[in-house]
Amino acid sequence: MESFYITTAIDYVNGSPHLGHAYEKVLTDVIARFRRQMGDKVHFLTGVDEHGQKVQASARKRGIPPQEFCDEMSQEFRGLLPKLNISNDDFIRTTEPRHKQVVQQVLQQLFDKGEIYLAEYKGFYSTRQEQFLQDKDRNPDGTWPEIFGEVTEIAESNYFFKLRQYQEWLVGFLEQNPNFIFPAYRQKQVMEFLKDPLNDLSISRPKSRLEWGIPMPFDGNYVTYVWFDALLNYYSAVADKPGTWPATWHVIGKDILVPPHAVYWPIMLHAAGLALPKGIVAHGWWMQRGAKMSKSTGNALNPLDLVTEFGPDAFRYFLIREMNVGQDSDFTREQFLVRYNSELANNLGNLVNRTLNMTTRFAGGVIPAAEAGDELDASLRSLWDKTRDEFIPLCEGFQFHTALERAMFFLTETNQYIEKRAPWKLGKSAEPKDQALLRTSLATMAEALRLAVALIQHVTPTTTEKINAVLGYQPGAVWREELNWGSRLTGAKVAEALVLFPRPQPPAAEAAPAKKKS
Ligand code: ME8
Repeated sequence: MESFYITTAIDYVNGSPHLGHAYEKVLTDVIARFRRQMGDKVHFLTGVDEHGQKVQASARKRGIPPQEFCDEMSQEFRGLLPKLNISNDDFIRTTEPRHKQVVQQVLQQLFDKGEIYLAEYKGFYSTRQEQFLQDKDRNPDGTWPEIFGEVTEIAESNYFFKLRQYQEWLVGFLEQNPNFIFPAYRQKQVMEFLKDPLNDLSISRPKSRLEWGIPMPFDGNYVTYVWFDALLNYYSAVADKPGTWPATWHVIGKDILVPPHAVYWPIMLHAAGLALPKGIVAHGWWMQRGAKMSKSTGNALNPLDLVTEFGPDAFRYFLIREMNVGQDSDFTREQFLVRYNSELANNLGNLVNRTLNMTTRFAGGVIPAAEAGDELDASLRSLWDKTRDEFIPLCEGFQFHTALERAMFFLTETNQYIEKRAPWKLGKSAEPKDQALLRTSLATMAEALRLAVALIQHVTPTTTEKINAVLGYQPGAVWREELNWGSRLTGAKVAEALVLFPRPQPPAAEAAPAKKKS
């Protein structure tokens, strides 16, 4: 069994979770579930990033100690996971002893090897990004870009990690591993970044300025820089689980690829003598009205309300169907409703209703065996084989949006098959030929439905389960075998009805129109 270890970024707990956080969990979950179905031994980690200036500042604002603040906020992030049906195996908090211990061990080891040194630094510092800046970070007019927030000039002694000496090694590594970063064009951006010389990385913050961090093991006057601390979560969470490290994929957003994940992290691992992950998946941003959605975009619309309103599967389906992994997508309720109505309610929901209704009406609720069909049946079956054979490699290559499009096409064609076959007409005929065709069409629509929902079960696990239940079907253990067209449903007793994707309630304004002035 192949070991497959996948992680999400760990979220800052200085604000409530938003759509960007939810998407990353869902995308990673879809990959994790897919790999489990493919037979891998999956370990799926997610968690929260609790140290640093931002969290300390948010706790101060609330007037409570940072640990208390983190305990509360972490609950909110953890609570999101079951709501989204996330199948993580572990949840890490960077304030946990198991993490702190590993961070201190790695720091001590690097210090003993001479990879870390103390030096005076004078320069500009961005509190918002918690990083020292260089002249090349300035705007052409000399000002600092908005993303850095307030920039102050400081002079202080700090511990530095010898990043620069590994620059050549990293370039060579990326050249030898051209698929280290997905999508591939992002790897080119990293190579561009590495054309300029790297500076050594300041990995400490004096306690006088920042208390909320992991103490440096060799100097109690300093705490660890939050990125050095946070990146190590991927390793610390499995340090006591032999055979799990290295990670297969780190799933992150494009904003934290360069430099933290694509430069600091590989160099940290290499310097510490640890194996490198297979790669990094960098997804794009959810945008709203042209701006990146974040904690500060306000509460004009909280996309997580959609989970409450439409259930986790519709939400997961939308995120995965809508976004091409790596690119940005605009979030609107209108677009959500378009996909919900046309793809889930009218396409999938319709097939479920038709299958249950017609099996009940024409076959006493028991799925008949298929008999000899004609070219209509043959062409649906061959479309199925094609759909499945394309779907799996698409998922392996993170092209989930296209994979779902293919699955939807198969459902559309199945509904078309029903239109053309018109079982309601066959049901009126007493001809044995028509009766045989009727039985075949009932078996065919049920089997097509079973196959389609087996195919997309990593995206819509609850829906698949519900549909299997109303089809009176218990799937076998080997997913790949479940995808072969056959007669598994013959003789199954179906339920009479299942409401899966109810019509959305109209917005309050429409439901209760204002009275006209007389
Ligand atoms: O960066 N669309 O935490 P974070 C899509 N603690 N993804 C988004 C997004 C959006 N609008 N906004 C944020 C941190 N994300 C660090 C990570 S990992 C060792 C430390 C993604 O809470 C973002 O790209 O700011 C990142 O991958 C994740 O949410 C957490 O962001």
